[in-house]
Amino acid sequence: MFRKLLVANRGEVAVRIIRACSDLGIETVAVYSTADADSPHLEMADQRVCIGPAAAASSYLNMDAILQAAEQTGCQALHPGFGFLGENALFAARVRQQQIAWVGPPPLAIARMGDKAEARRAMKAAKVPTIPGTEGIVEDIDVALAAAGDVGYPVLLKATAGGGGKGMRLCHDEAELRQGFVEASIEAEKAFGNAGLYLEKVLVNARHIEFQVLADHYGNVVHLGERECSVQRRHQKLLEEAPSPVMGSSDRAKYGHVATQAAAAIGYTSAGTMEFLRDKDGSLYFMEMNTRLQVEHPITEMVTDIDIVGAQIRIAANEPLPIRQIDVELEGHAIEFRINAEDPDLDFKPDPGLIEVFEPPTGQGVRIDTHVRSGYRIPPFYDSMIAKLIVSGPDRSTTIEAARSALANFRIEGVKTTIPLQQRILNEANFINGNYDTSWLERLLAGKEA
Ligand code: MV4
Repeated sequence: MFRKLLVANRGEVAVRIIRACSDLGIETVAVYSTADADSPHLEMADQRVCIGPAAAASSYLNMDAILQAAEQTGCQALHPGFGFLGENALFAARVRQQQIAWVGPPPLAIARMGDKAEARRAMKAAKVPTIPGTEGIVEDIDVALAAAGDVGYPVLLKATAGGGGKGMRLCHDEAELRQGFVEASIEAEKAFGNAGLYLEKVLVNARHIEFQVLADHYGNVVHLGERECSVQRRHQKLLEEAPSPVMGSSDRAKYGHVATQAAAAIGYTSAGTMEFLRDKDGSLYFMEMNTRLQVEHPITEMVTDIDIVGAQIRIAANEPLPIRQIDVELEGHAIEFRINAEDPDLDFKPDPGLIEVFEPPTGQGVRIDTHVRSGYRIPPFYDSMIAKLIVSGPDRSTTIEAARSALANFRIEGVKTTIPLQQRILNEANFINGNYDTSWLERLLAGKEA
């Protein structure tokens, strides 16, 4: 096992990685920008290195500074967390080139899945059901028109370098497709330096369901079941749950098998997530693969009792997975709430500043992942997530009830948070009965949901 690991991130995920390292007896080196110099969690690490000024481009995205910190402190491994350099194939390759173990998938897998059209092609070749659409990127408008004619309108144009909803364009007819094609390529070129687009048929009223996989360097791949992530607003998830209220054990086994086969087919290792859209008829279609640890990984940890970050580190240290698929048992239910410092009255504008009081709930089945304490000042330079509340219980209704109480007992003063909205969601009939899809929350907020 590694002696020392560099945590190339900040905030709650840095804390999560440090905790996994302590459990494994690994020393940690935290890196921080000047804006995070007094972040209380830096004391949890064994060493700290300042890597630059507040702007992420000069610090948490500064590969040279981070690699130098790793070298200087004699780290044998590096965990990138999520966001920042978490899915950067070049960084992964540079870490490895410096003889440091990259706690993540091979750089080639990151690059391949990062190109969303290429990922679709690879998944199709691995016999994974993909959303009807183009084989690769759309060369010109005539190819786009022909593809839309084949699959039927409405269609979505998606940037191959995009992902997570960035650079998508909905087209209802030929005229919209002609205009959208030009505009979307220009936008994609500007945003990603890559104008490539692919086209898919639109699945309406679908649900976002994703499968967690773990793969080691000896060909062992397991899935840890699914997470339901349909409660979103403008591609920002407000809560996630595991298992999905609509997945039965036979669907789970079927699509879990698909996900592990696909991971094996692309030579994937470490933790990864296959995102699917679930159509109204219950079929799942591959959408994207995330080649990183995800924000919502704790709900899977709660229902499987598997430490995903610990598993990533062990895999990076060339240990074989200690479990086979039959050893993975799902038990109970878990819901995660992303507590963001945002003002719902100002269209969820980030609300950074001093957190005067921070008193999280405690009790059985309550887990808090955070870097925050009373007196912490949220810097305005990064994201607005200040904590994750994870509630678990024996079944979904007990867990919802426990979550209501946990949210009611979460005292945060000084900044506005998403908690009131999350409390409202828990009292909505269609949330309680599991009857929601990816546009449900936006309909609710627009007053269009019964
Ligand atoms: C779609 C879709 C419907 N049909 N693709 C949004 C995020 C990005 N990963 C892909 N997204 C979507 N792709 C087809 N062919 C609907 C969405 C979508 C969505 C997906 C997951 C969760 C929330 C969403 C909200 C709006 C649209």
